[in-house]
Amino acid sequence: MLSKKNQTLGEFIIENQDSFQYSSGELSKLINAIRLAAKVVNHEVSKAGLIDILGGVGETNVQGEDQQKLDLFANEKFIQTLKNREIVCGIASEEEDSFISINSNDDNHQNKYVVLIDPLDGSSNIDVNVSVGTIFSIYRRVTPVGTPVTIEDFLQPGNKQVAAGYVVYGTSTMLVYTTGDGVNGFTLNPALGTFYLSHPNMQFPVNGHIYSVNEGNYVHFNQGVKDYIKYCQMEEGDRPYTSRYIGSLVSDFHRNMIKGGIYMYPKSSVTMNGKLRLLYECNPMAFLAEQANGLAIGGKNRIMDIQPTELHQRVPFFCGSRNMVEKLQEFLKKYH
Ligand code: P6P
Repeated sequence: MLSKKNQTLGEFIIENQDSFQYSSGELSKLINAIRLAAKVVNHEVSKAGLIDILGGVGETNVQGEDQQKLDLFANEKFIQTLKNREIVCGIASEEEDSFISINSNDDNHQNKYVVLIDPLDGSSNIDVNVSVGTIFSIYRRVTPVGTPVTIEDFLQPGNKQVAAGYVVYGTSTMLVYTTGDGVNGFTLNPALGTFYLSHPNMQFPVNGHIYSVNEGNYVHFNQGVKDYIKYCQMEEGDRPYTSRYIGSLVSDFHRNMIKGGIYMYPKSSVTMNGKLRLLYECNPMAFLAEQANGLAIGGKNRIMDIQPTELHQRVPFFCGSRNMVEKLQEFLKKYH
């Protein structure tokens, strides 16, 4: 990837469009559509604390607009933006029971991409002013162009993704994405409404020292995960590691990618398949992780090799710096 300091996202997309093996300009338009929706959602999320003043959910706000839950608002904005640009032929979202086939006219059937999104991950954190995020995953359709999309277009393994990324609405708003040639981070200048390349070629530090897991579930984890957590806490060599858990996947992942670390959402006796969704949370984050010299596993297997069976299926998820994920695998293998 070509990158220059202070390049805008738009300039970056144009400069690197030819390096994308599927480039026909549609993917660039798709990333641009996500950029636009991210700015609209960011504006609304930044006002979240004012909801009571502006009007609570289900009421009308001072502008007389119906106040929506922010995750439904984000869902609507991303779907609307993608539909309007007539770039994709199908969308799946955490907020939608089934996938949406975009076939308002025959032209749309010519579009060859499907997008899967978690429009506002961690939205329960909004009430406590903790950062949240949007996660997206992009595939080429597998059914013939010109026909309506089917579930087969969405149930593809993560290793078929052509692009993936997230928006983190934090102390600053960032768009971080990959098209299979490294990971680049762009920070929004809210005064100008422009994303600037602030984190070129993002890479997980190989040796991480931060572990992120909800230790409140410790008693429900399997023995391999328990042993790994105790390993992180032991006073030996470069340990004990630091424990950091924001409760927002995008934020924990982003911090670990910059500082080094591992994020874990294991299965447990309470959540038999874990909590995170394979298609629009784990696969896109796994694509980013591997492109940033990290690893992402569901246990013994690579996340991106899992063949999906359901749109909203959950999987155990372990992702981050290579040394930490490989050490975890040693503990998991002891018990399998
Ligand atoms: P818990 C948010 O709901 C989310 O999907 C992720 O963003 C986050 O990492 C995880 O769930 C938090 O779950 O059970 O620890 O509160």
